[in-house]
Amino acid sequence: MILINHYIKALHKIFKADNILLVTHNRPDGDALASTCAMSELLIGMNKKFTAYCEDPAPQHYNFLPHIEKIITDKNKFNFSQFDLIITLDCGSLSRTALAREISNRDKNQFVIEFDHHPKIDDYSDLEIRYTESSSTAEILYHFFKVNNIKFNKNVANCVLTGILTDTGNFLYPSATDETIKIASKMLLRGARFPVILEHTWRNKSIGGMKIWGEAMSNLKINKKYNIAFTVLSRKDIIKHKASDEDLEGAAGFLSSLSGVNALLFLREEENGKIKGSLRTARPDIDISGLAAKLGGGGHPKAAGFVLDGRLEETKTGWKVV
Ligand SMILES: [Mn+2]
Repeated sequence: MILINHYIKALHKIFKADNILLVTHNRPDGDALASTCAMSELLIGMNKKFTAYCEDPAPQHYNFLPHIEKIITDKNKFNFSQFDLIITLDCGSLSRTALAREISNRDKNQFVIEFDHHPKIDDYSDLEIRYTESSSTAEILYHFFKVNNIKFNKNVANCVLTGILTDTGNFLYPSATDETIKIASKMLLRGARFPVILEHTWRNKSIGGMKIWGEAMSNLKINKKYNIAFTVLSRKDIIKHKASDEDLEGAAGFLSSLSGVNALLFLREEENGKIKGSLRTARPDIDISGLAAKLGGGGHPKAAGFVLDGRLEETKTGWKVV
């Protein structure tokens, strides 16, 4: 790992800080939450005063993560200027923190550390710990703990393994390297509970959730020109199955197990007149993050996404965004 000095400096900054803000991205996923919880465990162990913040609430099924109840979603509950250290985790871009204005206009004495594995979009931190080859932010935190000789207790081990499992679709995606699997195995030796994590993050589907995945599968089509598989879920489908956002987590990754295509595009209508798009590819020679960026989004070479204004309309040949 190449960022040893960064890891040491990050811990030094934490040591010196009086009041710390942890921030993760809106609509948090397993890695975002697990990373925030692992960092919370460290700060509690160090007796540090801190606040953990995310714009949106954590999906219920992540309630098994230690300290998750401490993550607050109302930024009126704190005064941003009181923090001398801000740590962003897994955020991708500043716009997903819901604190873009505060962080950009921060005071000189407010230091920002960024832990992330998304490709760089904006330059806002004072100490950037970015490793895009990492499967997850949790995997980067593993190195941060390891380099600094911080003990992996059971709580940290569970968080690191949860972040890895959820961001790699249980080791299915190409982002899971031999290093990722080695780290996961070390976390098991430190007391992480693989079956418990799976039960909460994977074997947690509701009947509506299963049916909406079925709907997405039966809507699958292939665009022959680009050899891209695509599928859509209309607002009507989602309401019919009473499917929540949480029910759809992981669906795009699962659909990308279709063989023989270059990539998968999954579009779904959201309640606010927006369309959420997910792009996945399992091909080593294809980077779909560029296409996501062209559509105003971003992400990783193998897993990216975007949000469009509009709704979906079925045509004779497929679907269009209107
Ligand atoms: Mn992540």
